[in-house]
Amino acid sequence: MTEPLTVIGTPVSPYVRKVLAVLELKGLAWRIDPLVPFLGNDEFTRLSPLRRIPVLIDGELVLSDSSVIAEYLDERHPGTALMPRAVADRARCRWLEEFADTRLADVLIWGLFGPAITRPGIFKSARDEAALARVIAEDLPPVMDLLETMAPEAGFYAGDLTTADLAVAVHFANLRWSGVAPGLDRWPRAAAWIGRIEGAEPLVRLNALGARALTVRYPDRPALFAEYGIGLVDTGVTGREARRGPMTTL
Ligand SMILES: N[C@@H](CCC(=O)N[C@@H](CS)C(=O)NCC(=O)O)C(=O)O
Repeated sequence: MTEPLTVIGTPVSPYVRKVLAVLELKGLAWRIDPLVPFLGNDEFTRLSPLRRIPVLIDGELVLSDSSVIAEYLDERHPGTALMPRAVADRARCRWLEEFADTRLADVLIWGLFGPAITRPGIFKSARDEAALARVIAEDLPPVMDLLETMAPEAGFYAGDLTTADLAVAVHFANLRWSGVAPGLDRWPRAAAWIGRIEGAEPLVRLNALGARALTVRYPDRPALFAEYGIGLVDTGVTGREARRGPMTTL
């Protein structure tokens, strides 16, 4: 019997939910070790040299980076394609995914969710309200203006749902969870597009799981994942103390 694929990383992370969405859309069996970022031990550093989640383990193969993992899964399991067929459309999608993983995440995750939720929760540091207000006033509008210009009038970015659509949408649940950002009324086209992606299964379920995982007490985690029919696995990567990775900007 083949082992199910293993994902390391809590579904609170947008990058983890992107990978889980791909696994679900592909109809693949998977289980999870919901490691909280910064809590990995030396074994985690061995598996994920930049100490980032998600990690995918497929037998002997260990992969980091949500885009690398998503592309691997798409090529390894071609059934439901998550990239368009036309070469130019594929390139456009890769650019969108790159933008979502980097600049969009710089603002929504490293600029807002991290300082509002992760940093106070994990490192017990005080929230810098002035810094959050500055990100909302100065950094958020340009990335949203750009998304507004890229948002399709209907459907998804390149026809059917792609990894690039998922890469954009996953960050917006974290934006809501940060509790600090305004609504997206100023960017109606982008908001409608994000709403369509978030309204597609499996993101409805995964975002609901992420929201619950954000507040669940550690002893209650097995019951939460059992409720969602998700198998838990201990890959031995959880450490006792939070430490920053080599490239952490939080
Ligand atoms: N480019 C990576 C980014 C992954 C990432 O930054 N994950 C965050 C959690 S949302 C993390 O692991 N942060 C820990 C750290 O920076 O040390 C990907 O697409 O997987």
